[in-house]
Amino acid sequence: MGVSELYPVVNSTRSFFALDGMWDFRFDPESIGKKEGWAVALPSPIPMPVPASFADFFTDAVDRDYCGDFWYAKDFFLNQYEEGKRIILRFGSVTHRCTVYVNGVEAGSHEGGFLPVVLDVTDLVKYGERNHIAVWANNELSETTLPCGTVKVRKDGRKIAKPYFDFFNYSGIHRSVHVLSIPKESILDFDTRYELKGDDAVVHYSIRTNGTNPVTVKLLDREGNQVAYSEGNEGSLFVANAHLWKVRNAYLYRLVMTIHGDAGIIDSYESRIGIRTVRIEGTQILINEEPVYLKGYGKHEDFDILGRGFSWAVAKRDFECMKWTNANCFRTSHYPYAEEWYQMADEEGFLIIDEVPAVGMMRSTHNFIAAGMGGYTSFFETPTVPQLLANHKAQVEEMIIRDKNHPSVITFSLFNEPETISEYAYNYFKEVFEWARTLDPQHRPLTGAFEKNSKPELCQVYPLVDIVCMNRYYGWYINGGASEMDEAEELFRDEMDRWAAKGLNKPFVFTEFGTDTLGSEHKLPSVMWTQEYQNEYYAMNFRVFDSYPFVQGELTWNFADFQTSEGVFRVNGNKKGVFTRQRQPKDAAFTLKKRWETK
Ligand code: GCB
Repeated sequence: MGVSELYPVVNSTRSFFALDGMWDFRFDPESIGKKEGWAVALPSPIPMPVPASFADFFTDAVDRDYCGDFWYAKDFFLNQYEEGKRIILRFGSVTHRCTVYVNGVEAGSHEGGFLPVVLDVTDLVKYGERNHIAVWANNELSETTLPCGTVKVRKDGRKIAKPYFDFFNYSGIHRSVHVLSIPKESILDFDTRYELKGDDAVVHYSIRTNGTNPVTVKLLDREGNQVAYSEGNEGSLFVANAHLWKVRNAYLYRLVMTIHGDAGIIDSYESRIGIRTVRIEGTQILINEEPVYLKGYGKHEDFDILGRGFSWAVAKRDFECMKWTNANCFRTSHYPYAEEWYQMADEEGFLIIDEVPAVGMMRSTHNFIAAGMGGYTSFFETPTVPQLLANHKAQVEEMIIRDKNHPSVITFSLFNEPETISEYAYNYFKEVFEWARTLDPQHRPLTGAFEKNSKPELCQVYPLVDIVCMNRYYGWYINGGASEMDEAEELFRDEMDRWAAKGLNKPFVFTEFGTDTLGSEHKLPSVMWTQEYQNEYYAMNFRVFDSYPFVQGELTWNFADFQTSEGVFRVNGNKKGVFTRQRQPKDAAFTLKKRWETK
């Protein structure tokens, strides 16, 4: 990692400004922009808001569903007094890949649409003048990209994205863009690890700088009082009577790291940290040595008009809805979310299963349905797999570097519903898991979400995970309907009995279960798609979960209705939300609220 991934802060040594707002934009269906100098001047642009997906602003389908190259551009002014600093350009994400130009010169490229693009542009900027940023981006999917999919090229040459996954291929600059000015000698990265000793705690830290000047570290409590101090790039802070970061009862300390020079402070970086441990013991998930049962949701970054663009307002509403149902956890299905989600979870004491965008690793446009019905779709035997694996490992690394210091993150999920029954799959994931285990200083447990084909008798990959996350739809894709609910339950119990017989001695967490439900539909007796059916389905699932003590969590699918590609299985999107897309409760929300009050 050449350039620091640290989230922007302002203090006496660092500053930043956001470039959110209207940018220039245009599609480049023939991929001519690079040759024709669009990096210098974008011809005939239209205004486009950032952060946001471009799709849902348009009123015609060709633009909404655009697949291919597209460009963003914006000018910014850099003051004279920034000269001598390091200037960093930071995009929270650009989906799915980009090359960034500053004043017409290429500054760097990035693959993957859900993690930051951080570029040192010091040598490219002009001070006391306007500077021009141009971004070439592309949203095509393939079997070597994360997430996986393909592109259909129509006879007229127009491209259409064909995801192997069940969410709309929203694209654009989805998160804030920041221009940072930081000292030339600076703090590049840090990490912490915690040890509890009775009422006290030890914070082990390590700090990476790009210089040799000495570093000091202060730990401040919530009120700003110094509770511990240390010197050196590596060391330990002893915290007497530590306030632990607890589930839904967070306490955040401030870690202040400073580089000192002869003439005073060279650089300083402050981050909030939560003292807590995470560990698996047998079938239990222990936070601060106390067992926790995960209650909550698989989510998406998805909202009307914004698409996948980050909005503090939507995130705030989502946390309020989750808290109202007494949830304590969510999974960032199926990709790492904007960093602000993790900051809010740190504050609110929420637990996060942090997922890399490894979704669609089964060859079928509706793999999750094909697989749910027992169809086998191979994936890991193809010659392009080394390229996929390299991308997968790179994104695991970037995710762990970005998110490793959030107390809310208790586990990293390294896949969602891939093919897992071949030896090829085992060899592939063995490498991914071994790699991830070298990257996390807190050695958190690792996991991945398994679909129905990953049966106890066939799945090769479950030995690699510390928590077995299961996505199961008995009573929806399998034996759906009120008259077959009893059979669905029987089949579900049969599978659970077979897992139990394996005696894995690992926690199981249900990371998906749910029914498509229309807020408008009621029927007695129930039929699929009604509010009554969603409630009955949950009641059956809960009976099953409660019968197996190794089940240590339930995250319903999904928190809210969300946009998908169109098709016969989707009514303008996936309607498995417990809340509507506008974040109003369906009947099931009241059921969950009641259950989770005491669970
Ligand atoms: C799954 C997938 C998820 C889908 C869900 C569904 O198994 O992991 O992305 O949205 O099923 O609703 O079918």
